Amino acid sequence: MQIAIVGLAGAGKTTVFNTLTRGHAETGGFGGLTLNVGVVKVPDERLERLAEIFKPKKIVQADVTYVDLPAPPASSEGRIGTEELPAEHLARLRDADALLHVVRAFEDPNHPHPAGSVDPARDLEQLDLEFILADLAMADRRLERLKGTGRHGTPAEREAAEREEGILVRLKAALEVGRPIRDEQLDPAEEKALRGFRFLSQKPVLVLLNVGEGDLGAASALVERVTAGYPHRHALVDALSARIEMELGELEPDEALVFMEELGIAESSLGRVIRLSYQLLGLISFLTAGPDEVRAWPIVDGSTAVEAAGVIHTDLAHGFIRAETVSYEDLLSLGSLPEARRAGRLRSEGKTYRVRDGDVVEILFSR
Ligand SMILES: Nc1nc2c(ncn2[C@@H]2O[C@H](COP(=O)(O)OP(=O)(O)OP(=O)(O)O)[C@@H](O)[C@H]2O)c(=O)[nH]1
Ligand SMILES: [Mg+2]
Repeated sequence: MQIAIVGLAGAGKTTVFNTLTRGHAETGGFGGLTLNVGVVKVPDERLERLAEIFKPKKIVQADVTYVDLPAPPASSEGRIGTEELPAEHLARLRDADALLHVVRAFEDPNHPHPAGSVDPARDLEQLDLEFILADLAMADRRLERLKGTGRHGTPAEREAAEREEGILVRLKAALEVGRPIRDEQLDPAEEKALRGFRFLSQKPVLVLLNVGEGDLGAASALVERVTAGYPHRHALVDALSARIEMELGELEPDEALVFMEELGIAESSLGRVIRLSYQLLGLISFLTAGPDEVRAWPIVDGSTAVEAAGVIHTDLAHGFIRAETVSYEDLLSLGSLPEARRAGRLRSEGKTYRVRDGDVVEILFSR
């Protein structure tokens, strides 16, 4: 799973990236056109509790990859354009499963905002519009090409082209009035037909308002205001102070607690941001537990037992017999797998069972 960190110049993207990945990439625009990539473990306290029961050799958390992209360059007319991104960056952006859109909400007299004022709603809309324009250009190009196929192809090709054209015309109409593709209700067949385009405005987005150190108290009111003006599907809005989070990340845990107390903050936003991006991707975790390892595996919500088996190893999917399953809560309260079996809470599930978040699963398979 890949999440691309996007945002206007100087919004705090690299600071957020460093916070999430505990990295030390250069901030303040010195990075120029460098692209940063880092892997983040998804915190899951259930793993520690299971480890108390199974005493495994190791604990393996689910992970998500974050890619920090430089802001699209501003053109001479003051417009920013995704078409001006280096090809490698654009490819990374298109490949991402979701976007983390960092928006500047902090005041800093030493770094005045290039637009002259700090206005998160305006900035949010500006980059969204660039993505919408990029998608519109792509839809237009494809529609042009389809006109050719529509006349010359075989009947089957012509029919497919017509269907695709129908969807694209509809999307184009939405994009032209500034509506992102993520707002469109698409059926699974349409979804599939569009997958290859990797439209930017179709990706789920977590908007992260980067507030100043002194403004954390007002952050939830700001989140509410921005959310009210952002009524989109597959979108979440949250706030953090990237600068504080980065500093917290550099402290020892007990020092961090003292610092947080001084600032009057109860919890670091970091875990929350990681969890929210996981949730935004529609991911849940199922767990495996044994003497070797206790592990969380990310799967798309709604996946079946045989699909979950395939995430562990393709052999497990091919030779799938059944999935011995118990919920995390039942396992924890009953204390062990044998006890769970005795209590009738360890169930045998077949291929089509829909795996739930926190299911502790053992796949039985034949080679
Ligand atoms: N005061 C304050 N400054 C911040 C905060 N977050 C980031 N900055 C500063 O803003 C500047 C830009 O931050 P970066 O993280 O480099 O922003 P970016 O979006 O990666 O910038 P580009 O990659 O150049 O587009 C740096 O000087 C940061 O130290 C914040 O919460 N408060
Ligand atoms: Mg940067």
